[in-house]
Amino acid sequence: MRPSTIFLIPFLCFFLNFSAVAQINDENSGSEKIRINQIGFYNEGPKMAIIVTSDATDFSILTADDKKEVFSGKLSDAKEWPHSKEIVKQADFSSVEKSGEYILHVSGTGSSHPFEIGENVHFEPAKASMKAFYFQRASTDLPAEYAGKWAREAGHPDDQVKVHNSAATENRPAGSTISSPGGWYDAGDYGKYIVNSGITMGTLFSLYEDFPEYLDTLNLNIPESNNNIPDFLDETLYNLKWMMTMQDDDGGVYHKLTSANFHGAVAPQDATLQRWVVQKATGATLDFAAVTAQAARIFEDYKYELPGLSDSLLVMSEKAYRWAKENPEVFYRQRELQDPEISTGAYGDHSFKDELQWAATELFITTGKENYYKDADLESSLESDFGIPAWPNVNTLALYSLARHSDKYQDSELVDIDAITNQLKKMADDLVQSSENSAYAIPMGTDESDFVWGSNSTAGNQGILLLNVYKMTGDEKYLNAANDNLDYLLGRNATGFSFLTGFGEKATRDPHHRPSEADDNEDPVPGLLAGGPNPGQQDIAGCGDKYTAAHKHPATSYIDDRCSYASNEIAINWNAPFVYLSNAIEAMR
Ligand code: 9MR
Repeated sequence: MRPSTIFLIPFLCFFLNFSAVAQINDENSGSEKIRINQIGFYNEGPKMAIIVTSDATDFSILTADDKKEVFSGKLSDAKEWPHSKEIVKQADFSSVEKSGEYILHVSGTGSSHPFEIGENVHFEPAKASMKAFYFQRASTDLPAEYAGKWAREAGHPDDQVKVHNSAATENRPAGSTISSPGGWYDAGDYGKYIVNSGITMGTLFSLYEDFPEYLDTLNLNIPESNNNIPDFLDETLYNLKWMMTMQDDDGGVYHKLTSANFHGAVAPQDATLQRWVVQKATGATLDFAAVTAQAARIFEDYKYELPGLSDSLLVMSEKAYRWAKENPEVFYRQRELQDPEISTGAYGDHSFKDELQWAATELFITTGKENYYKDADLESSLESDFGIPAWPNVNTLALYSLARHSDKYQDSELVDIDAITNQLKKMADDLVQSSENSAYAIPMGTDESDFVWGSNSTAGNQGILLLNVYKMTGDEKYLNAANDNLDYLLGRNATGFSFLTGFGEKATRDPHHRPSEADDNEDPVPGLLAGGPNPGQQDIAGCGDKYTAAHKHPATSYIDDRCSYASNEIAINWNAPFVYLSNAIEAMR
């Protein structure tokens, strides 16, 4: 080597290092500005990322390991997304179909998080989102064999639960005890709430009725994995059996089982406050009737493995329904409760028409008794009363169930099945249309009110509607729009987060979830869906200055911090639609 070259080496090294650093910075900022499903895409499915830019014009897809370009494309025109006030462009790379790990690069902007193209790309997150219910089990140890590094002791035996005076009867006076073990913790707190278990179980049972073959082979590695019942049903049974303990002798169902106040962020076994069952109420009782009616027909197929279960469920369902008809307006009024006062999740609803329609329809489908269908009176208000399901709005679940069993009703004089399916189609068409006009090319954000407490469940529930209509029509535009909302939940959103713990390079890591907060693990319990952007910011007092200007828009109002129970809590009624959306897409793609 000539001396002059030797002299140049330090400069060259400096220059190389400098450009490497510049490149890394470029890459880092790139991943913040490139919003993409961080898990992946199906070989033959649509593929899109959203780039926050007004200048860039081109993008390329590179292999993740050796950065070889496999595709280059043009970005769309710029458009503003009103919910985040960002100017964005779309990068469509649907024509890349070869399996592999890739990144998306935009020169001047940087590179995306890595993602995969392949078959069954969502299988692992889909499975984990169902396994997450196992991690929510109350009253039982979670041994390492099933729970891995999230193993923990049993919490909340719930075998000495006191009857609150609001729920007292002659047989069960105030302060007497009942046994009501098991079930899933509702959310990041340790309450067990019937209303929220209602929509959660209805969603999971609907998935099972829609895709039994796929679910029958799903191995969740739970204690019941070796019995003769599919793991998916075994997991739902864990909560169903608890729900069955919540019915009083007269048929009415307790609204919830909780301590008087929320417990601090301790592990389940250390949360030892007295637990209470509180007030029987109409909404909880009707939700219970709907779930047990649907469960009765599902478990009818397991009458040898679970003798008597299906019959008992139906008896309980009809009894609950009768109670609700006799007590049509018992509202849950938390503020009026005394001795003790109760301050945990209220799930207070102001109208029970939708719950009645759901319960009556499920009972009709299971029993064939026409009076139930007459009670449901669905057809008279199809256009005005049905929307995307949420815990206080459950009647669209009745439409899904009728559509699923539509073969039975083709010649029915009672059920106008065409009116039912047309209504679902109309609702789905609105979502598809708004997705076509959306800067993010997603149904989510059709209306600004999509961004509420638990907004990620709105995205999931929109997806379920679209998938129901895809099943009815076979038209791929519905499947693709549902997949767009799955992309949203896994990273194609204005926060850039994958909202499913454990999945994605930039995923929720610090959810408001007591078991995750209290253990020694750095990693949160996997497979849990964060609530998502919520401009209400009801937790702002406890989160201090963690909310910044970056969080001021409806679609950006999310912080990955345990303080944020209004945007970063997890809940069973948010996981369930993710379970449906991801597993149904896996089953159908
Ligand atoms: O999901 C519920 C949301 O719709 C309500 O606005 C909010 C306030 O009442 O409560 C949410 O549910 C919480 C429940 O009350 C208690 N467990 C945690 C739930 C998720 O935050």
